[in-house]
Amino acid sequence: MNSNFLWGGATASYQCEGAWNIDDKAESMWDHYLHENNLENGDVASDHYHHFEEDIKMMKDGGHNAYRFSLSWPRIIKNRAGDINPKGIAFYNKLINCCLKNGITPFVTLYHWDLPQYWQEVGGWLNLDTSRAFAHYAEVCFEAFGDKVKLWTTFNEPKWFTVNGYLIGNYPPAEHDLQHTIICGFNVMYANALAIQKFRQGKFQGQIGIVHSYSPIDGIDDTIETKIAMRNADNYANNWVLDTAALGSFPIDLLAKLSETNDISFMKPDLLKTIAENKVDFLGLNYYARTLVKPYTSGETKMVFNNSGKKGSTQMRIKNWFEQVMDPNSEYTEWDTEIYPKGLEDGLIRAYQKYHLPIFVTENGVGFHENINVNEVKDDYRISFMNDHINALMNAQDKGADVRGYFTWSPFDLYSWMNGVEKRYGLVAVDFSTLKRKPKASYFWYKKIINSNGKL
Ligand code: BGP
Repeated sequence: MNSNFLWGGATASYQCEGAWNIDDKAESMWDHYLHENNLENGDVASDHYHHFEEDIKMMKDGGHNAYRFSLSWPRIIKNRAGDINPKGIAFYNKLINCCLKNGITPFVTLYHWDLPQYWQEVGGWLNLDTSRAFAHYAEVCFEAFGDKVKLWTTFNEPKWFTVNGYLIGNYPPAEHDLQHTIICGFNVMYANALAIQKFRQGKFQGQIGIVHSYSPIDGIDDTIETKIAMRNADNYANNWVLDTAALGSFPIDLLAKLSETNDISFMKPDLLKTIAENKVDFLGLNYYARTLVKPYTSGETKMVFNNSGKKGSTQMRIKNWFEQVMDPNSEYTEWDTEIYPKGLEDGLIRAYQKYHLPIFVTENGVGFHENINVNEVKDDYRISFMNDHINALMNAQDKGADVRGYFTWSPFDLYSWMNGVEKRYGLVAVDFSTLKRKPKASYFWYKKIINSNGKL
């Protein structure tokens, strides 16, 4: 493993900061949606806003040399006119300075889903003005923090928030509308290109990439029907983000298929040209599990995502596209996530061979119900999960993939989207009533792995 390899953890502003209405922060779409629907929210979360020094010290003591976090757009930009909130800038300056003082490289995501509500009110990602506003916000961040931050990513997981927000309907704005899904996905990829354009035009130093929820596709057999289902699943789950960001164009067979049922005439040539001209420098891949598929040509479309922790409730069948199936030989979590480290090895090799770009594993981890009211949380299951996935990463490196970092999700317990604080991922336990932190066994284990630079 190269000695510049980045080892750390990843968080997202909404899931850890809390302080949802402090220091002139505007409301985000998640604040609004969870409050309106009276759902468990991240108003306080891990209160990282007031505990970041302690959290970063913990990372340093745990051997981390990098920290992936996101900036909150509604904390930085006050309104649709684009006015800057100096208190938001001041907060992130303190956070970034604290990283640097502790020898931790800041790895910054511009958008981890907390869209300002003032943009959601005028259509959110269905409105191209939101894409232009994102580019303005990105430029404000490059100007404010570009002297200290050299690794940027535009979006966290366009596929995940687009599909959950507009097709499955379990994230705000909770719609079930394929046309809106396509428009949102397009406008987000256009916003990605516009932000990269600002980065290049402003001659900011460093590199800019995108983070994708990467689920490599496997098929149940070698038949031609399964291969077609695999291609459909890959277009649905991966290619529209990765091909577009890395190669500059949407997969043409995907556009052909969508145009059979939907209107895609809004994808105008000048917008496509901007996308083609502004590609990423690297890829951030979040890996939780692969997708195993078979053909699905009769029966209705059914998409249910398991947010309840009730095993076996996931359903993913899209008529004439593919059906996701479970592997009887695999182990699954309560949330139906397959534990399949080999998918990381295969995926890193496939992504590197296809895109020839440096890759960071920007998220990898496992969520459990955990009792943290004990002297030490002995999370052997997390240690074994991380051990096997880091091993898979090293195998991919040995086979030629250019992988430059590993960020576990998450360095400390956070609010989990729609799962609340019951689904814990952290290396450090957070008692959400007292906000006290306590390292789990995995924290000490990870430190040893980092100190030996990945030797298991
Ligand atoms: C990724 C997101 C993260 C994080 C993680 C775990 O898709 O980028 O924000 O939440 O998944 O997901 P969950 O909290 O829903 O279990």
